[in-house]
Amino acid sequence: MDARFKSRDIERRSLDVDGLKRSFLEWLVYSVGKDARAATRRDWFHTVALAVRDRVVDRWMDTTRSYYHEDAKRVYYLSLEFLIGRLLTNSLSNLGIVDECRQALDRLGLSMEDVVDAEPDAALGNGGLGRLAACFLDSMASQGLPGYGYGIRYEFGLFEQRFENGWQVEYPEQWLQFGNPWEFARPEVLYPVQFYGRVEEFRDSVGERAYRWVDADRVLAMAYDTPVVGFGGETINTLRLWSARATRDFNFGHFNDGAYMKAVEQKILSENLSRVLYPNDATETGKELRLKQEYFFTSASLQDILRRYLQHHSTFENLPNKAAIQLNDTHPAIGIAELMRLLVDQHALRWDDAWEITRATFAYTNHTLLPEALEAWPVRMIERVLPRHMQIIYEINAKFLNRTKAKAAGDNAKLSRLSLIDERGERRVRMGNLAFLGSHKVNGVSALHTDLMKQTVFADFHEEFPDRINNKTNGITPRRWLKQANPALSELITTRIGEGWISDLSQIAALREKADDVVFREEFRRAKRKNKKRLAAYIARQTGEEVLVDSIFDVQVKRMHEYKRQLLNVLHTIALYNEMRDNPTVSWVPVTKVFAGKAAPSYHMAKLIIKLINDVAKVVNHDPSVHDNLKVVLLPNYNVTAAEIIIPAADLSEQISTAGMEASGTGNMKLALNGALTIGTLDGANVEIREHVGADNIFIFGMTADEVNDLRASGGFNPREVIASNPSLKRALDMISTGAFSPDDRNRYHPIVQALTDGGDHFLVTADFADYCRAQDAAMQLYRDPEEWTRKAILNTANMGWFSSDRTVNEYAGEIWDVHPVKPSHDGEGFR
Ligand code: NBG
Repeated sequence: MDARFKSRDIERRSLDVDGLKRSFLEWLVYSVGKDARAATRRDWFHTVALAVRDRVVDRWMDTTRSYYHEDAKRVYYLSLEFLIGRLLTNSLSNLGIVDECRQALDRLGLSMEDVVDAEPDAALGNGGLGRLAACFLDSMASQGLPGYGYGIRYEFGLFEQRFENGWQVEYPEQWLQFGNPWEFARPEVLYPVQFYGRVEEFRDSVGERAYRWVDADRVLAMAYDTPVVGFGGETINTLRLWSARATRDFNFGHFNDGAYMKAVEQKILSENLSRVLYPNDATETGKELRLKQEYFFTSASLQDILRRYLQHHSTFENLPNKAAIQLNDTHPAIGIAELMRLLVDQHALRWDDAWEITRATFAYTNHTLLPEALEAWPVRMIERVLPRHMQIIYEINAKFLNRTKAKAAGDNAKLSRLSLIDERGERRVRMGNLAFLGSHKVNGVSALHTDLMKQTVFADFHEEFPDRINNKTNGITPRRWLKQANPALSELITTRIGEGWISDLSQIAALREKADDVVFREEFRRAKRKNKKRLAAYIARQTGEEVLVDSIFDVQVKRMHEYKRQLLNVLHTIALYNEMRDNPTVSWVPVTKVFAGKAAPSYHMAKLIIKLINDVAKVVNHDPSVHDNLKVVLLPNYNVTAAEIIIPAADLSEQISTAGMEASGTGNMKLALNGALTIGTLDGANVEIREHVGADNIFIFGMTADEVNDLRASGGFNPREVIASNPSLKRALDMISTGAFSPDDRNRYHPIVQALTDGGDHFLVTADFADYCRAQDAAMQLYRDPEEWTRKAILNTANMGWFSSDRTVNEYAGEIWDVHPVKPSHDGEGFR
């Protein structure tokens, strides 16, 4: 063999500084095709990523082979979103070669930060739901669980947000523009997916009624695989994303008509399916293309899962023992009808057997109770796009309602609530009901949310199937959200308690006793200050605003949504601004209000709130009478990469949703783990965070979910009265409504003021305002005492161990999936 190939072969595996450096140079020339003088930062990023990828391939194949040889039960996480962010530092860190890579780059005269910053942020998700999927991938791989992610390889991720004149403007996010070094295209892994057409009835070989779906349009789903590197590099799992490809089966009739171009155009259009991620967070728009995306990736994934299963089995009764399919929200719920179709129509199973297998294979996670987010596709649309599935859904429904009718004894209202079809107005398929019925387990994402599921949307189903609903409180991966994002704090932690916490976050509890250690507190503060300086520099770069590193960094980062109540925070900001102006001689604790988050492009109110924050910032930041004691910044284009800079620098974490409306939250966990104190309502996982960090170490305010429910039910809430009795609230609202922040358009904020007053203040911003201000004051008072503040901050970090996604994933594995770790056999020494 050519000596050069042989040397590359060895180089590929080496993890020391020299080996890395040599392989960077080799890759730069032979794969990126540049020499060192001409290489840009992006070229270096591609070079380093390809060299790192080399070092995982052997282990990846070992992992896959081990699963195959053991015929291990796999879990398949079906999700329309995977918000993975950048992968370079993540891969290096999980392989344990961050320092080696830094030194190798150093020897080449390059800075690691520059190379890392050249990687685009893979934003294949909107918010918490997509990021949760990414954290689960990390946790499954890090614990050796045979887990696959299945989703869509969107060409355009979540839009890039810019502010123009203070307004949000959306730009396409072209993360694939310069290629993606992490993925492996698999042109041979290709499945047909059908749409439209009609259903034909016929008699099968034994004379039974059977159905086939004919005259349909076809698209091909092509696989792209990304290795998911587990911590320690032992297990490398797979994220398989589907891309739409046109089929080549042209209708030759067109050619004879001379309509060749038309036929080709039609084909090209079918590739639009995987073009763009829908930018809605927790709201559905009911667009046909979205339904097609859901079916496209679900069908391809199921075909792939069955193919893998059939490598070892010739009948289907063992499917539930070999495959667990988790539905991340209802987006892939059509998979229940699709698996029935595959089993009954294509593999000729009896309906009842197929149904039993289906139900035992699927499980469903609900992520929101907001009515506008519960998917309900018009029957007419499903009939047209997926005619056979509509029949199957009807059949599932009929069998279920018939069985239930006997018990329900004439309770027709209940039967119509249980039905898969919503008959009120235009008939629609309730995807949540389908997901519930077709799954053996259904879970919520925090204790409160799961309770509310039982009491509200799934109350009737819970009565029918009392063992089906269970809770799996969300978690976050400590690898990305502490080790990588916060090197200052994680190094400090490791020097004190060792590095066991990285793979077993419960060990971080050993920090509890350090809260009383004055030296440790000093070091903890130093780490926070370092992160705050880093954020201050980022703020200056992004907004031109200078902020005081010693001010409270009061942070609200999340999607813009009325229920998340950025408005409550803005009103407090204005009230504080007024107080500071009124009392210039008081020595104020300086405050920096940091906001970041995108609004769905069609959500006008959320976009108006963005404009308001920018307008308030303009006034406050340039008013000399507050002496720089108050700054407001809204950082553009919040994404995973921005979160990694903002979160470690936060002092105060805003988790202020209307109680009962945030299913869990996961940003709340990231911030508390990084030593921010939470100011929040008793909503979602905040309830459990309070239990873990202790009521003394969190600022809880506002109404509870029960109180919210009662108040809304009573119909007696009058925001006008509340406003009239609270002068500081009234003054803040008056300023907004009279144009104090919008002198160029005094009526600009009329819709906001309207919603908070005559509109009835659905999100109870005014109702919680006074108590929120009380909690804010308490936080500011505490901040005057750095020792006490730091003590509580340390206790937050130390008590957040339970919120690791390793714990969450283990609960799923044990209580829903019944999957177990597989130790890959790496025959050979070291990394192969
Ligand atoms: C979101 C909830 C969050 C939750 C994440 C992850 C949707 C539909 N739901 O509260 O709003 O943390 O899911 O579970 O995006």
